[in-house]
Amino acid sequence: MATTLGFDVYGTLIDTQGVISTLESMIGDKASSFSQTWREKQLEYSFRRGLMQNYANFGVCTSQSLEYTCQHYAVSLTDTQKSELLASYSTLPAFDDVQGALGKLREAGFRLHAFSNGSEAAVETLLNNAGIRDYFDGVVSCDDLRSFKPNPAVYAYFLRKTKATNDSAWLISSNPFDVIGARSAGMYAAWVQRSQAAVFDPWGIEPTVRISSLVELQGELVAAR
Ligand code: LAC
Repeated sequence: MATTLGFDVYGTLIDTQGVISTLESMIGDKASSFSQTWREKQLEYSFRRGLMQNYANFGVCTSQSLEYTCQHYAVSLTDTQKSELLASYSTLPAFDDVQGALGKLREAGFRLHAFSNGSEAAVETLLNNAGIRDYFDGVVSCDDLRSFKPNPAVYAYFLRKTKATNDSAWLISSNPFDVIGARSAGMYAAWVQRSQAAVFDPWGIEPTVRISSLVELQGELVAAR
């Protein structure tokens, strides 16, 4: 059976720091920390909504965390600027290693899916805008379950939707919480350490493999067979 790969989207394939240039034109040198807080709050809101079982989609988490971040940094943005920032969330760029690595994995016969908290429509738009949609057999969105990673149900749903099994499916993610979620749900998982400073949570639940670029993925998958 061909190995199925579920690629996390935001932060793994797509660089969420890509909003920084738009932010810089609005708030100058606060842009970098603003962007980081925005991303952290976006994820926190998804975790909290998942736990509370009070679902609103990932786009709502993104816009409400933008509001939070404006208040936190006492930054006042106009509605037009906020809309521009949210729009830039659908035109974020892919990381440099993505196109080449995905092309080679496809050629080698791996089945590739995007697997994201983002709604199917948002992820389709994002991947199309980044020029990488054609590498994927499909998009699996947690929105179908009205829940978020790392609910174990979403990893089981990924397997069901892609007709894969735990012994032939991998999650590929730069987000430690996602890797730990997948491992805890019984999947193999590769952690893509996108920055030297990224820390993997010391929970004793380890990634199956650690890589620093998607270029290394294929070799690791072959070695793990
Ligand atoms: C996603 C977030 C977790 O794409 O990065 O699912």
